[in-house]
Amino acid sequence: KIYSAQTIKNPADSDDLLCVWETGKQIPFDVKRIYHIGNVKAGTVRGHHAHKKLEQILLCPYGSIEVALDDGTEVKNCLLDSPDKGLYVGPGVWHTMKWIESGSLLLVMASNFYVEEDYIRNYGKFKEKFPGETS
Ligand code: T46
Repeated sequence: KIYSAQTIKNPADSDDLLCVWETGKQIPFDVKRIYHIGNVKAGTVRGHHAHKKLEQILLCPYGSIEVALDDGTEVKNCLLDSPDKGLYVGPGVWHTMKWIESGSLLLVMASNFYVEEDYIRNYGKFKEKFPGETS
């Protein structure tokens, strides 16, 4: 699911864009952690894991990043290419993030602190736990 920031345009005729994300409004969970990943070269693919419980909103405030989401049944791609677009990634979704442009910034708001035990980093184990509708 895509969430949209509250966008505030400068009353003066400018291209400035202020994007606002608030818990309970544009974010469907309480945010406990924010992290961002930058200085990444174009073509780099990160991720390759699913979470057991964590909920996250992925944003690309600068540049463009393609996110592939696999719920065990089908794979969907989502291009994050606009600062007001936020992609919800819930539990049980295997995801990868591909940097389309060098220097793009991935900003993530997460529902919990970093807990390595919440990660499923093996695709076979992911399919066992989340077999999807067709398997
Ligand atoms: C996710 C995607 C979108 C920490 O120690 N604390 C943290 O808060 C994070 C996010 C990572 N780390 C450590 C864990 C690894 O040893 O940093 C290292 C790199 O993390 P990882 O390989 O998981 O990074 P990505 O880009 O593949 O995934 C990250 C998040 O980890 C993950 O939860 O959903 O971004």
